[in-house]
Amino acid sequence: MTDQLADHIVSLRREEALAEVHRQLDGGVDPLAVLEECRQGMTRVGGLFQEGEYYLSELLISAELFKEAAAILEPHLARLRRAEPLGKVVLATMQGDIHDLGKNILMTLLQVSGFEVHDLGVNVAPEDLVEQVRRIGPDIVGFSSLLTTSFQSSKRAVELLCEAGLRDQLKLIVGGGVTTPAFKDYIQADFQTLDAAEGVAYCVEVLGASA
Ligand code: B12
Repeated sequence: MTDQLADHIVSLRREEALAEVHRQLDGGVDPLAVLEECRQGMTRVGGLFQEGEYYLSELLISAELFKEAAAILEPHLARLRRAEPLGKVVLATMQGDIHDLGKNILMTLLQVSGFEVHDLGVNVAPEDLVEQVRRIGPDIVGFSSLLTTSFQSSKRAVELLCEAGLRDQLKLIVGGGVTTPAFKDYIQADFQTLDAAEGVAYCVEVLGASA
């Protein structure tokens, strides 16, 4: 496989990128491999953004493009999926924070990996998080955090999960630009990463072990 699809994503060539997705699928390329190339393209966009080469607008356009490519891939990936989901994951950006690009990438990767994902959205109050966890009964809860102001609401949510007796029944993962191992320890999460693919690998490992 060439890097043509990733190149189109990095260059924000929408028509060419989507045509390339179709071309690869028609040519019998594994849809998971196509998705992985899209993810690699996004990672490269992220790198260019960090280097100051790309602006916010480029980041937002590429995120839209990733979403469109994932929508084309979805029916093909659905056929590969097990009848039973691998497990349930609840995702949220906690109160005080409205960033969701990274969370949405993680959600797509988890869905195509066979997880049932419940996205609670952004600016989620700790009380709402707990209520949804009680209702859904997830195996894993993931917080996406891009603003230090959401640290307190994340911490509070964990305290409420503990008080409700729900914390021991799930794994808590955190990710997003401002998270660090220290933040993970602060809110007593189980896992932290700055890479959505690593987050998916952790979820597979955790649920694979208990399957
Ligand atoms: C895009 C962006 C915005 C967009 C958000 C659009 C959207 N729909 O998300 C807009 C313009 C709305 C915005 C607003 C603001 N922003 Co802003 N924003 C950014 C920016 C430029 C990029 C973030 C991003 O999307 N990165 C790309 C994604 C793909 O990366 P990611 O989120 O890290 O996700 C990856 C991994 O971390 C991982 N991941 C993410 N979440 C999770 C979760 C789990 C569980 C796992 C396993 C993995 C995982 O998966 C992804 C792919 O691998 C950053 C700067 C930066 N360099 O990060 C500032 C930044 C986050 N913003 C910042 C600020 C201050 C704000 C504002 C307060 C600005 C203002 N003064 O109004 C507001 C926030 C309002 C609010 N209440 O939230 C600061 C935060 C500072 C801080 N330490 O708290 C930053 C760091 C900029 C800066 N250097 O000052 N922002």
